[in-house]
Amino acid sequence: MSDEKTIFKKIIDKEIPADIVFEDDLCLAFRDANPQAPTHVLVIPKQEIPSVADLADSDAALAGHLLLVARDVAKQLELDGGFRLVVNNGPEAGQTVDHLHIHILGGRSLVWPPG
Ligand code: IU
Repeated sequence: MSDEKTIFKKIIDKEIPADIVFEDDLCLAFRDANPQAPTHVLVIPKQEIPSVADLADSDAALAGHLLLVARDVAKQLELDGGFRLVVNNGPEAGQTVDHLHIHILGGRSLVWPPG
């Protein structure tokens, strides 16, 4: 991994601002700066894990925690009509920030399959 901090690490370290909707010891959830839906939030671990492919078996509890936080944030933001969780992994999937993140998208009808 590069020594350069990712943009998400800078958000975790509060070096750049973000619209944070949830935070605990393990993770942070903040509104995406370029939202693709009326509600678009990213849930990220505070631990620097670049992608799903880099998760270790020992990260199982953390990975589960991120999913449960996504569930709670969707409830907190009243996405009662439905929401989508997306995790892009690698360049072909459109991952642009090398820090694991779960997208929460909601507030509009979402088509399937995604592009
Ligand atoms: P992706 O799955 O790696 O493509 O998602 C990265 C997301 O990070 C994307 O939706 C961006 O809009 C978002 N983002 C952000 O919220 N703030 C930033 O400063 C940057 C990217 I750079």
